[in-house]
Amino acid sequence: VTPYNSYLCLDAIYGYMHHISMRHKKTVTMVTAGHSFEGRPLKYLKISTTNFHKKSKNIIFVDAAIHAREWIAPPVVTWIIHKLTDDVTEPNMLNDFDWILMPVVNPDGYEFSFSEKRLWRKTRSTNTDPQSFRCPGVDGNRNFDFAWGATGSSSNPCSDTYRGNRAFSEVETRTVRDILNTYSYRIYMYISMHSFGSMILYPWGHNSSDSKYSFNLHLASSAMVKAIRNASLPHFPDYVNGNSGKTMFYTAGGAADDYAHNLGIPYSYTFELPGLSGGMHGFELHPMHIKQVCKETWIGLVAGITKATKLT
Ligand code: 0X9
Ligand code: ZN
Repeated sequence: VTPYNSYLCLDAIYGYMHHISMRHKKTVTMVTAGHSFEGRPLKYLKISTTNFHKKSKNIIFVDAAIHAREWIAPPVVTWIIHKLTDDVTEPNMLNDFDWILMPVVNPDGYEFSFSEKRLWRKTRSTNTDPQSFRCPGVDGNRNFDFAWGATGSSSNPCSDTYRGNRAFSEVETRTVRDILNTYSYRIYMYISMHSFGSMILYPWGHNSSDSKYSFNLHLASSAMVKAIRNASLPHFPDYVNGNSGKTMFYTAGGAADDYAHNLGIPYSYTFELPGLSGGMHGFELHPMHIKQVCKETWIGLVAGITKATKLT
């Protein structure tokens, strides 16, 4: 069991994943999909009560921390792991789906946000652009090959929304791409965990147009919002759900959610988890709230999946 009263460094998160995969050998497999720019392993868990490769079940894929500073996101994913292994209170979530859970997409940035700059967002790569040596890092959520280079991203390596010198320049985004591409035909829902703002966003986000799945995307996310509201603390902000271009004050090309949706994954969401104090401090959600956010997000996820399965 990992503690939920403090934010954990990468080693502690990977240690927990290893521990779970050892204790639940029949259902849990740890995968090292590659290595980050700085050489850290890129790890995720596959959870399946049957054989994952039997290909019989739909997959729920949840990732987090493509943005380094959004520290509330990894514990939400380890909590999902907990709810599918050590504390199964919703057995149909475990039995009806296969799961792919990747708590830290961007380990270099994540570690850098612990050791050097708390508000670091990007990866830590350098490229052939000489500027990138002065200003390393690419915004992973602008680096996917869908509407890459469109609005909301920058060509300047020193920008926090630098899109990279080409789509999928980053090994970290290629790793997520490969999971999405490999399993797209049976990924039922993809959720990218971010913070902050208490929003559940769905495509399209590169512009504000509606996806042909908008109706279902909206209904399932409304079920999430409602369930989270019922489980939330009084002083926590209410979630809002909607098209990401319309719900936020900007559109952005090259993001993971749009890429996944364009592959045909019907339920693709970006969660902006809560941040309480606003401004830049929103990323620094007090550790005393970690457990609450984990619990309510799981409840929302269960409600959303349940609703989605009734729609299709
Ligand atoms: O801008 C982002 O990448 C996400 N917000 S954050 O504050 N965590 O950086 C929102 C992404 C929403 N999806 C698309 N625009 N496609
Ligand atoms: Zn983010």
